Amino acid sequence: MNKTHFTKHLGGACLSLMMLASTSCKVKNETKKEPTKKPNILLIYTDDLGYGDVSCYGGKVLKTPNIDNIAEEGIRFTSGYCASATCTPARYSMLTGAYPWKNKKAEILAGNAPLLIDTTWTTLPKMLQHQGYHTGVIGKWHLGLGNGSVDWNKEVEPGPRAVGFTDEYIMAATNDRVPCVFINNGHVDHLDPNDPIQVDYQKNFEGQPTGKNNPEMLKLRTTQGHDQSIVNGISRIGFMKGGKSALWKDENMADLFLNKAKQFLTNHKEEPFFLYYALHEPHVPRVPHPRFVGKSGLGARGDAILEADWCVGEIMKHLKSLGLDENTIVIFSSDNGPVTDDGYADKADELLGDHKPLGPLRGGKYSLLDGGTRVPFMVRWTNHIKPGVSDALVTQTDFLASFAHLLGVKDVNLRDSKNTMDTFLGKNNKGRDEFVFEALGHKTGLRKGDYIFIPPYEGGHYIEWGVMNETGNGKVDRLYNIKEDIGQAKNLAEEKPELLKEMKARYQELVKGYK
Ligand code: NG6
Ligand code: CA
Repeated sequence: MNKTHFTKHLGGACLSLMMLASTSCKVKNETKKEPTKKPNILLIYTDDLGYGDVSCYGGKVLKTPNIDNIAEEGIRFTSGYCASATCTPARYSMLTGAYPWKNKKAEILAGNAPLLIDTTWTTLPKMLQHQGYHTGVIGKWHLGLGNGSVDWNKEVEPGPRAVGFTDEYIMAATNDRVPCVFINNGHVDHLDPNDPIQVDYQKNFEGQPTGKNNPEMLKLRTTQGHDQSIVNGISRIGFMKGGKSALWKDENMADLFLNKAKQFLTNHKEEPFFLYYALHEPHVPRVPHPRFVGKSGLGARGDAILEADWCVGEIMKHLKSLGLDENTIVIFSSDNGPVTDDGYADKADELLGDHKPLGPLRGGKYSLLDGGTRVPFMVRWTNHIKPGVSDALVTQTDFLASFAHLLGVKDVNLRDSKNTMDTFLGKNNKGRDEFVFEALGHKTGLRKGDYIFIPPYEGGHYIEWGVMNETGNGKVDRLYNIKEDIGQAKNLAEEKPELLKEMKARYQELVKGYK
């Protein structure tokens, strides 16, 4: 980027976004000032994408040029965190600003679980909506829908629209959970009223095949669980019946979400918008479109990542074609760390070769170790952010406070969210001081400065359903210097008793009443 151009844009007032007169900042001598414009926000969020899955984080085998581009044109954070090592709590925290371990219900939800977010709370989308933003969620939701007994044949609510989204086009939970349909502003898309949908997580519907009883019907075998209702030749978690015309085809899901996301940008190009584009890749079942099959050489997991990378490129192209590039903040991240075998026999481990989904980190999805919650994390804002790399501690929990600050919103309950907007915009390298991260089962640990403290936890060393991710459980206190020892190889607890005491005391203070 042209340096003078950049400096001009960084000039104090231009970034004090109370006065977002982007046009008048651009041409200093211009007399006619355009009305102030709030920046659009495009949040691109992947599912189970690891720190090492993105080539700009050092991966050499799998190339993700489009995701890398966002980093090249923005700031790549090397210590960016989601709040939890699983999806629901991480997304809950990102949208509410609350620590997920403060809410016992914030855990991997079934597809028929009730809405998790309190509808009286000011969430990130609700705060933005109050600021005149058109807010949309497209893709994976997994934060519950309804009040506990959803009738999928009627309006499905409360859901995203009750917590601040103006528009929704979502899958209820995950691509491995029923119901395998999309919900378009409260209504199952393409549902034939003569073929109603029924969903149950306890018992099957009479006469319906399952992965367990009818493995001959499967195009993808399972390794753990996922042996209930069969949709598109793949058995899922949970039972469903009916809704044939509404059932998804996994192969087309990426194109569908992408087209919906592009349409959203086109429709709302004149207003400030917030689009939460929640891709389903590379979560299981990994069934990319045939044009990506075999392209990575790493099997379905790698192919699914290439598909996601392509989608990122397409949405960015579209953003630019609409002339929205300069006034849109683009964020890219993931909801938790990576996993290879997560329940389907897609050879994710066998075909990994030299690719390292975790990069240099230890742990992975579900884990208390850093690879559970330290994820790809980048922020791009053309002509406002000086491209670079930052090792500041930043988290998705802080989007609420940071965007509230950017827009000058004061009267919001920020919960655990901290304003780190200046770090997101590259104006400083401070980030936040400390963060209590979470792993499966509401287990927690503390990152503070360059150190990580993990208390003892009972339970196995590896995730119980057989995948090779380390849980991070252990019998003793753990203390790591994450800057010098990114792979958490050396427990410094005995070597640094004073620091251990300090970290432990601070951790206990922060989680008091919740443990
Ligand atoms: C686990 C599933 C896993 C995945 C995960 C949720 C089994 C054996 N494993 O229970 O496949 O669906 O839940 O993933 O059923 S997440 O990214 O949405 O948190
Ligand atoms: Ca996930």
